Formats: sequence, C-alpha cells, structure tokens
Amino acid sequence: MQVNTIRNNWTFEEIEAIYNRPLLQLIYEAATVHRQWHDPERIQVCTLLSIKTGGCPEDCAYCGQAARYQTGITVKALMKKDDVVAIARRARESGSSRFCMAAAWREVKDNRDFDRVLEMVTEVAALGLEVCCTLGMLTENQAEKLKQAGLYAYNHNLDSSAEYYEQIITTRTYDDRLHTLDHVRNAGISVCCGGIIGLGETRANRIQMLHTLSTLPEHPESVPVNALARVEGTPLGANAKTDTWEMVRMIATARMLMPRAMIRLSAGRAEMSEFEQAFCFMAGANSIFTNENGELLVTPNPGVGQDREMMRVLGLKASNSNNAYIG
Ligand code: SAM
Ligand code: DTB
Ligand code: SF4
Repeated sequence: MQVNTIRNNWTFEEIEAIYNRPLLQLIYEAATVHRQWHDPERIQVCTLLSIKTGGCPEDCAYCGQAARYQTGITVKALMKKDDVVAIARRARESGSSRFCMAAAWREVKDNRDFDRVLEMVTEVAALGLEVCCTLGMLTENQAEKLKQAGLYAYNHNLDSSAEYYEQIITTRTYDDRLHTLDHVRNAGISVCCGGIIGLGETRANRIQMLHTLSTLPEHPESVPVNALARVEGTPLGANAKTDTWEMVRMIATARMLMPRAMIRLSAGRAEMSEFEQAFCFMAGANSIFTNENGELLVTPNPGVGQDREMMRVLGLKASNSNNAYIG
C-alpha cells in the first residue's frame, strides 16, 4: 500500500487490517512508507532526564514514580537549573539533538518550581537543542508560558485506548489528557504523544489507541511507542515481558498511519537485543532515548556507548527531527 498523503480519517477497520497483516508484509509496507517520508539511515537520539523524580500523587499502574507503590526508588526534588543545563550540553556533545525533561508531577502548578523549569527551557533551547518537557497536565496559560520560554515540544501520552484507560489510571480521565494536548497544540508547541503496550490490553485496545492518535485534527509530530518497563512494587510489575513482535506491529502501523511523524522506540529497549531493535527501525522507528546514566527515568536503558555501537553496526547516523545529519 502506498501512503502518499496525510489522512486523519482512518477507520478502526482499516487500522485493524494493517495491524493484522502477515508480519513480514507489514514490515515491508511500513519500510516502504518510511522511505517515502524519511531518510532510513538517520535516527534522532533524544536525551531524557528526570528533573524531578518520584513521589507522584497519581496512580498510573505502570509507573515506578507513583508515591503509593513501594518501588524503592530515590525521590528527588526538582534539580537545579545549572545542573540540568550542564547535562544538556554534554548530551548535545554526545550526539543528541533533542533534550526531554521529565517531572513526576500530576500537573504543573504556577509556583517557583515552574518558573525554574521555564528558565531551564530557555537555556537548553539556547544550546540549539530541541527542548521537550513532560510535566503532566497543563492549562492553556502554562502552555503559552512554555512556548514563550522557547519550548519546542511537549510530551503527553495517551498511554492506552480510551476503553482500557480506567483499568490503568483512576486519578485522571482520558479527556483530561486530550485537553492538555489541545492546550499544547493551541500554543503552537510540537506535540509528542504516544503510548505503552504490555499493560494487559488487547490488540483491539492497541488499535483503538492508534485510531485516536491518527484521527486527531493534526497528527502528533512525535509518537513514542513504549513497551512496559516492569517495575517491582507496581500493580503491573509481574506482567509478562512484552512480545517484541507486537512492538514491531505497533511501530509499523503507526508509521503507515502517521507517515510524517517521528516514531520513537522508547521504553523497553533494555530488554531487546540489537536484532529486535533493528526490526523496530526497519518497521519505521526513527528515534531512541538515551541518558548518560544508562537509565530512562527510573528503569534501565542501554548505555550511550552501547547505542553508539548499535548505530555503527546498523549503519545509522544521528539526526534531528528534520532528519538533517548532525555530525
Ligand atoms: N508525570 C507526567 C505524565 O505522566 O504525564 C510526565 C512523566 S511520565 C513518566 C511520561 C510517560 O512515560 C507516561 O505517560 C508513560 O507513557 C511513560 N511511562 C511511565 N512509566 C513507564 C513504564 N514503566 N513503562 C513504559 N512507559 C512508561
Ligand atoms: C515516553 O513516552 N517514554 C519516555 C518519555 N516519554 C518520557 C519515558 C519512559 C519511562 C520509562 C520508565 C521509567 O524509566 O520510569
Ligand atoms: Fe505520575 Fe507521570 Fe508516573 Fe503517572 S506516569 S504516576 S503522572 S510520574
């Protein structure tokens, strides 16, 4: 199937038919679409930094940072601005073109912590990095302040389908998520929005989530696809490891539905071989997350050196969101 146009009117049945194609046919078609819209030799390396860790009041069943689960992580207050900027500078030097700052907050509050985040945004943007934040729910006004400070993108995931959402989170609604996404979009900030598989959802739930994402009035520019990073002490800590073929199907389908988007192979890489990751790139993923500590936020992730070696073996170069080669 050739997908040369951007469509926002995908039906559930069309998406189901793509998702359930014979696997190798699906990969081939997605790889073909990928090549029509992107340089397949380039992936964007994004550095992810937890600027405020743990102690979160929400009850997201997958999350090691929710205060209500005994996960043994170290709770950390909001980092100092200069420490964050120093890490961002090193990230740029090691090949990242995007820097994502994550806070274990339910929502942004208009207080001194937010003011400090705004300063971080301005200084990281001045380094020439695409600066992204993921801070929980935002009002319209907060989204505008972030934009004015120089924010490039905001990450706010749908996590799962509307139907399955309340099995995973009860402290906020799917509509809350959609409202924040509206605020981000209306402020003129690039939207990063994806989800997680391996939460116990059905294939139909996965397809429903892809349907919601691909029928938003504008597709997200960035779609992270996460495999559950299982954290002991959370309600989902004993879930089975996510089947990487399902990740491949998710990535390939997302690539075909939203051809222009950056599809990010996000959580789950620590449990994948290079072969498995290569299939994800073949299926249309064109970005990974990294961090100098070999962690994502509170779970393990491959180290910078390991990723560099994988990219060398696979013949991949680091790019930015416009797929420009960055050295
Ligand atoms: N607290 C904010 C929020 O939830 O919107 C921002 C940070 S939160 C850690 C960002 C996203 O990371 C979540 O929406 C979820 O999709 C993903 N995530 C969190 N824990 C995860 C896990 N254990 N495995 C996979 N993805 C996870
Ligand atoms: C996203 O979709 N994945 C990243 C980023 N956005 C913030 C976070 C994944 C978190 C994985 C589990 C952890 O380390 O806490
Ligand atoms: Fe809090 Fe975000 Fe974790 Fe949910 S995913 S518990 S909102 S840090």
